[in-house]
Amino acid sequence: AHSYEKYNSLETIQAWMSTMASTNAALVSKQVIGTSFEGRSIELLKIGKKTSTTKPAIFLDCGIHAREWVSPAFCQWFIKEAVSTYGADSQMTSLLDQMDVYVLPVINVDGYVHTFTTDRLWRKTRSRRAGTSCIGADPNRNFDAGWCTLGASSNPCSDTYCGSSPESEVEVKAVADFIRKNKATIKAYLTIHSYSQLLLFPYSYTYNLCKDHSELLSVAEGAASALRSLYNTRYTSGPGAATIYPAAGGSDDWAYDLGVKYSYTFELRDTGRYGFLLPESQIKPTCQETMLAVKYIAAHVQKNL
Ligand code: 0X9
Ligand code: ZN
Repeated sequence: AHSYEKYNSLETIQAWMSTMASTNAALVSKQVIGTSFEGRSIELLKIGKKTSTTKPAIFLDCGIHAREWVSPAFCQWFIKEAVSTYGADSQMTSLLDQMDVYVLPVINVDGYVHTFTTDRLWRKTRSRRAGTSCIGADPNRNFDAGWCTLGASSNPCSDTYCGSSPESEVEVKAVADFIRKNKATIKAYLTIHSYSQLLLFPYSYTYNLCKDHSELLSVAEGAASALRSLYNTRYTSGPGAATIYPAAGGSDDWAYDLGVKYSYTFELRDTGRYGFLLPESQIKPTCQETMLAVKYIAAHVQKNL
């Protein structure tokens, strides 16, 4: 059965998404944006008050890397909070009245399933190609942003393999196509990973500072302090290259260069004690504190529409 405080299987998540859409039809609709290498559907929920005109939007994705289980858990938590606090929480109400939020709980569906069935620490997609017996590419090295120039590997057996070409992974292509199609309305791109307690923004493919560096840094610092106010969890903010490591082909840099100014990568709890194997007892506090940071960023985006 589905639980917000457990790591749910893909099957459970997808069934729950259908239920959320049908039981909250005034606020939520489900969309299939593509099909994975192994043939699974890649699904998102669009959350927002329905209007006759198109609204500006925030895109939130989770589960790019298969083993980072707290990430899909956060997207599920966000959907629950949006639906259950709309009409009661003034900020959530105003957000969903003015904007839509696209929430994609699991991008790398094949990899996520593989971490449940076979290899808990799998990171990449599950694509196969002629010429190698190694499987998968790193979806966060496969976006068309300085592709494979830095901090990525051209060896198909590496965990940071950039793929055979930009968007070679069908899951990456599906997300990129969706964002390109909705480029005029998407004002913020938020992507959830784990672990390290970081709030990163462009660039990671170069040490150069992005055009909006000072605004992105001050919003990140505000978000990190909102997050810390709940359980005193400390986050570090900064551009990816200097704060974690240089790595090209990431979704955040790609979205930013497409024109989505508010582009952030979250690395959730913890700092390494449990790492990817974060206990289920930490799902709730992690999601509660992360909500504060996401809502802080959303408020800033709304204020600047
Ligand atoms: O290496 C990554 O893709 C991310 N860290 S993780 O441990 N979750 O794998 C960091 C991504 C930062 N952004 C870019 N490199 N563009
Ligand atoms: Zn990751």
